[in-house]
Amino acid sequence: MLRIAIQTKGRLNEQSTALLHEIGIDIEGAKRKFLSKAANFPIEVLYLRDDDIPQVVENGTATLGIVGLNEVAERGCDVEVVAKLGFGGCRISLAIPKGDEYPGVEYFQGKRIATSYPKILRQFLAENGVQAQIEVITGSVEIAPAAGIADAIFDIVSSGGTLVTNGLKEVERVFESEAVLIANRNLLAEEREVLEELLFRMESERVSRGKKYLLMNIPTAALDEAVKILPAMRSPTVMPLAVEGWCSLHSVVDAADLWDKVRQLKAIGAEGILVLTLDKIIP
Ligand code: PRT
Ligand code: ZN
Repeated sequence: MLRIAIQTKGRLNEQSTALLHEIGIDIEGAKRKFLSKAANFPIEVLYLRDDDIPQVVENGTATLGIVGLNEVAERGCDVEVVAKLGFGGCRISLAIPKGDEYPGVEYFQGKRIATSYPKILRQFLAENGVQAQIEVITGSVEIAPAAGIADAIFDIVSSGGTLVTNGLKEVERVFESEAVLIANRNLLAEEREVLEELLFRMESERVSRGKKYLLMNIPTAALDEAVKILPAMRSPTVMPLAVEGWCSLHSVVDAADLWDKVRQLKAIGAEGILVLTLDKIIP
């Protein structure tokens, strides 16, 4: 039985749960429990604060975890980052009062910087030969300069709205983060196998996202043109129609290109175009 740790509540909880659901792991109705078994897969879900997830995966209490890469780096835990998950995107940046002139990293020489990420900050300052005082605070770091606790901050930014509200400006993007799947370093062979199955399902979910299934009737004479417009995984599926000189063409397209493709296909004589929502592509 594999155990995966995810955030109990917070920014990553909803999408972590949604991801498990999308790949067929059903833990519905189990939200309030600390540990829940999946109904249809050899996995159980452990709900934790995000701060604790890297450590429980490192020490083997959980086999896998879903957590921000920022937490993995800050905790300095020795875990394997197995996959980037494409949500929870943010960065950890240095920000200073917006009225201050910014000559470069030397600005921070001798300054006090408030942060919840001292380890990542210490490394950045050392790499840049800057000596500064790090004030560790957990929560509401952005108010530290106005409160007189620090001259600058090193904190998570996504839209940048919080910085603006607090009269600050972002001057150095130090660490790019997103939610990642992490794994314990010493997986047993059968655990590795279950992990491979999870990764396979995630990959199929990723390639299916934003795709549409397209089918239409097309004059057989226009088929070569149509195939050029629709580069499918191998090639589009073509089936003859009962009516002489026509066939039915099926393909998968990116939703972003849909209207452009439809226009081109109509121009070469396609009729009865159906656009269907696609559930999964199994590569
Ligand atoms: O309770 P628990 O300890 O589990 O949760 P938490 O409160 O420590 O973390 P949580 O739920 O706030 O965030 C979990 C993870 O989400 C973080 O570790 C990041 O990997 C990721 N993430 C993505 C973010 C943001 N975006 C984000 N914007 N984490 C925090 N923020 C904060 C940011 O610090 C700022 O104060 O949200 C505020 C709004 O940001 P702006 O720039 O959009 O205004
Ligand atoms: Zn936390």
